Amino acid sequence: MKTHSKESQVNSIAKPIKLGMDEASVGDDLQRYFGLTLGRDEDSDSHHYLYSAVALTVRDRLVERWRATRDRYMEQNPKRVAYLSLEFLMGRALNNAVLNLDLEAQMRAVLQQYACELEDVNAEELDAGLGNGGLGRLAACFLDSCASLQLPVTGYGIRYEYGMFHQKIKNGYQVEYPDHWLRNGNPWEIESPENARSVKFFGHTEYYLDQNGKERARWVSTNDVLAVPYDVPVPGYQNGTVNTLRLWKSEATDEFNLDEFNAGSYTDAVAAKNLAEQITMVLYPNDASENGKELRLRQQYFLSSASLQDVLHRWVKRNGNGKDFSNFSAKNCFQLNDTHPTVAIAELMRLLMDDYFLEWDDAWAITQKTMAYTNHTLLPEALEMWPVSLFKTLLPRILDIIYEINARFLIQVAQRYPGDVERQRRMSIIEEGDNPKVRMAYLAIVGSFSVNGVAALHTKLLKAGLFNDFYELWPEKFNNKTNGVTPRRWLAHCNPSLKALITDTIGNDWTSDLDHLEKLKPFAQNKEFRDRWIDVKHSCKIKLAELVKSKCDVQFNPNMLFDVQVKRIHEYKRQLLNVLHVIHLYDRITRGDTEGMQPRSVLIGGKAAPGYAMAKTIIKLINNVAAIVNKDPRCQDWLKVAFLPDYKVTSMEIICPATELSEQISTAGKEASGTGNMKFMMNGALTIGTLDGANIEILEAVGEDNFFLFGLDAEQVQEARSSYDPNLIIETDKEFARVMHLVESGHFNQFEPGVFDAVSASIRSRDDAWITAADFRSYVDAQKKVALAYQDRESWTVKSILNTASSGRFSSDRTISEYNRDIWSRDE
Ligand code: 26Q
Repeated sequence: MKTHSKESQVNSIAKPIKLGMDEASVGDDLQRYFGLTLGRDEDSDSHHYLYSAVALTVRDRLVERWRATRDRYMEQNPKRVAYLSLEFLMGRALNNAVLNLDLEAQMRAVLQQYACELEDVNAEELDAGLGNGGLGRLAACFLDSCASLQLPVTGYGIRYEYGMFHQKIKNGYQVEYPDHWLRNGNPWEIESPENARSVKFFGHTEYYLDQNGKERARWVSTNDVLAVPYDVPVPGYQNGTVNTLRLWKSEATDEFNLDEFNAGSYTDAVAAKNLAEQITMVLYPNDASENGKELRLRQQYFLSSASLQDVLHRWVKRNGNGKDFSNFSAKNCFQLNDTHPTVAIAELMRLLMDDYFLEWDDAWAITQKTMAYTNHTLLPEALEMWPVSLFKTLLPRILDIIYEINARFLIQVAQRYPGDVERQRRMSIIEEGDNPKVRMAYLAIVGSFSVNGVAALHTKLLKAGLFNDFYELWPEKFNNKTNGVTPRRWLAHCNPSLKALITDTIGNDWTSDLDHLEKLKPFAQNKEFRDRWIDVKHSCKIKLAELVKSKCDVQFNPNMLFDVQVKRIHEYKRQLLNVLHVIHLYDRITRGDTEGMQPRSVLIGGKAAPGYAMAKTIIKLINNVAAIVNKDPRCQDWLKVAFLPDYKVTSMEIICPATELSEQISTAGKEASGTGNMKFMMNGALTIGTLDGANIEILEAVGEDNFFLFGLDAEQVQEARSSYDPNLIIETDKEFARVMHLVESGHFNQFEPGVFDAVSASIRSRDDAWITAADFRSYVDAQKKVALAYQDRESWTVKSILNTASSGRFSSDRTISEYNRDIWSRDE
């Protein structure tokens, strides 16, 4: 009770918003930070200190609202959600905060006194690249929407010392460099050592009798690691709400050192600190296939345990003596971002039973009512499976609990399907064999009340394929939540001239309700509006051309069609199909067959997982093709090709406003949703795409006249496999054969024979899982339609406007409202 009265006392201390938002107040604070706190004067010629001063000025205003938000949630006591994710791809924070606090005009005015543009200051900030791609950026968009909708959602993640690697291109090859993003300090985090938690590893389970003679378990002789939280403010859009992203850093505990010290080795003790600190050292740069590294499992457990302890601690503090969990599931929900934090299911059981002395059935009821799981992939190689042997040494108590969950689950299966032993084997959380493994996705489904896919097709395929047995058992658990992206970063911030045009035309309601963009539709028929639309796109293209010139030394022509594919490099995403088309255009140009051709600048960017050889070879091929095309004078007026190195959030902010053709060309049934496709659409690009992921919903929203559809659908892909004969396809398509000949004759690798052999072999393989050859003709034909359509400038612009106008449902505000309505607010 003591704590509670202290809290109400805190609540009664009014914390009014005091810091001025006017130009003078902002200017005074900036001056004080710059001149006094940082000790600089106007001659300091670097923008770095100005960035720091601006960041601190903005941060103060965030912190005020942060505390007010905390107090408000404390008072209203709503159901809270913890979004557990190994990745949060936040990008830059400053401009987002300035936009969401509505400080832009004041800040620009103040910065004039320093002869500096807001853009120059923004440019000083390093990206927070704490994620690989789609899944990590989705988590960041979701946080923005949760704060904008004033939902009490806390993000829990890891404060990686090194984020996503930097990519450089040397001789056409990807080379990786460490991303030491914290080296200049990070004004957006506040360390909170008083909220540190201790996380157990190794040791063993011990059983004992409690005071009542009941058998209980405890995990002993462990090697503990300290989890120290760093809180990052997440501002809502102009609404006074600031939510929290809590990132954990691992540190050695004092005992950890002391044990070693008492054993006599001071230096060993200090060295042992490394082991603990390794856990949060680096983000795994793998975005599809899991690689079974022990450190990764340590990261997953570290995040899960620290975050659950944090939530339980707050619960107990608020609910008196710490025994009453009857209301816990009515007031808490955990959203698992893929299987990565799934070990949280067993960890919640452990904490409730071993630390808070609940019985199994009560703990399980709570777990099953609070955990919700989002799946982000259908690729079988991406499904996480951890060796039982690894669990046994690293997390022995957790393994006990997983076994028990499985045993009880299999009894349920046996009762429902008596005698169906094969089904029990299929559905077991443990895959048996010489090296038994824990199937994390199955654990996630069994332990959750909600399982969702991220686009309609994806959810349908989950139910029909991968998780069919589970769908039959528990159809009510399954639901779809089509992804979305935040229109603040992906339209208002990144495309200020389009923002201005839209607001000028339909007012500014669209920033918090993107469906209002529909109101643009009639303006598509207005010539004057179209001309302004074209001007905006053109100015964005000039900016992208400058970026490409500076990063790739390739001169893009802003009068050409800007054709863009940026995303992680993966065979299923088929950057290779894109290159084959580029080679085909090159072949036509050099043959003089340019009739009906549309001049294009083709941009490709993205990182390959460092161990993914084929993806790295594809990067090399793109670069070699670009080198040959760009130096050929015959191509000069027709085709430019560039590979943009180090693609990241901040690059996309320049790329998506300038893109006219968005390449979404994955093998149907493989891309769970895609989110880049939505950013491009919002910014008026037309999509060339397959019937995959959210492309299908984009096509539905914008209509087939405004979308370039090609290729086999997911069903046809499955049917095609058995009789797939790529060599026959190549033989019977002259243009395709010529493209293959160019690749196979060494035209693009004269001084490096053989480097592309693996690529051509994969295209020619009957087992090519991505059946690239099957879609070549259809893709090339669709690209011809693109060229034709682009040549009618007015009609293309209509289509472009209609894409933006139809993009409302791809706001992550819509997605989050659905999570909130169907999952987080679900009453029991
Ligand atoms: C797993 C184990 C060990 C190491 C790494 C990983 C790992 C890490 C990241 C596995 C997968 C990822 C990322 C997956 C991802 O980004 N998926 C994408 O999620 C988007 C958001 O839902 C979708 O739009 C994309 O279609 C999907 O590919």
